[in-house]
Amino acid sequence: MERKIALVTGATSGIGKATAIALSNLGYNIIATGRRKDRLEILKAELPDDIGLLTLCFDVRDKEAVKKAISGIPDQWRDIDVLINNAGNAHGMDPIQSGSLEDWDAMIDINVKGLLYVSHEIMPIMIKRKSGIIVNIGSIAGKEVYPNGNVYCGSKHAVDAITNGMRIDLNPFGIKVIGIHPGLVKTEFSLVRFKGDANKSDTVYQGFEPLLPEDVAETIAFAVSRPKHVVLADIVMFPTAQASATIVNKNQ
Ligand code: NDP
Ligand code: 8X3
Repeated sequence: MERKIALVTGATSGIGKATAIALSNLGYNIIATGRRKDRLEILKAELPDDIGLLTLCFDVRDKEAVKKAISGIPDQWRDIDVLINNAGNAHGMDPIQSGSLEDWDAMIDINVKGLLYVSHEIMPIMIKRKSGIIVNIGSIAGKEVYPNGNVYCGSKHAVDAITNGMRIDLNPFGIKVIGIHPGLVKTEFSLVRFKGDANKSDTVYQGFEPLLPEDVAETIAFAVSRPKHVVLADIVMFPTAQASATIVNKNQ
């Protein structure tokens, strides 16, 4: 039997990389995307030998680059069964009155518009085949707003709304749309948010056991492998020490 195909955005680190590996272990051939070409190239060594890997290097903010990369996918890779819209990040954590325009642009352009640009190219493929699964990685920041989270939370609330909109509009075509909303996951996320400040970033995950990217990937793999008539539409997942966006028990 031919292998199914999963395209994962942001597969160069964290949740995306772990998801590419988890889906390859389910037997999917993987299309891995991201900006860091070197990281995409070394992914092959982490997948089972018999799994196919196609790498596409582009910035999700660049709609022409997204279109070019996805329209250039070779025929044998075009029937994408699963899209994982994972690429995203936070930039800065300032009160709204002192936020930077560059940070705001980055978060809206990557987390919201980037997800839309990629989906725009792939939805027609799924619609034509009347089949497919789209997993959008939201966040607890898309369900709650926390101090200084302002624009990041806004971008993830947008992801939540877009996910629900996709589920409604794609319903006639038998396409499953799944929202995954993690709490604190130890990845490069905080390093990016705090612009490379490792001390500040490490502090976020100190004093409790955070989720690992593999925990989220395992949940995604479970969600995409449900029977045809079942969709896990919306999943919020926390480390056990976390009870809400702002309540984390750091005394365990
Ligand atoms: P990482 O920083 O480890 O990974 C982010 C991924 O997104 C990288 O592969 C990066 O690839 C890719 N990416 C970022 N910007 C762009 C861009 N402009 N174009 C293409 N790819 C891009 O963080 P996480 O794994 O934690 O983040 C993955 C998703 O999970 C994000 O959407 C994040 O908001 C969400 N999330 C994270 C949580 C956490 O606590 N870590 C909790 C809840 C949600 P590259 O730099 O190579 O382009
Ligand atoms: C990432 C989790 O709590 O930093 O989306 O917003 S949080």
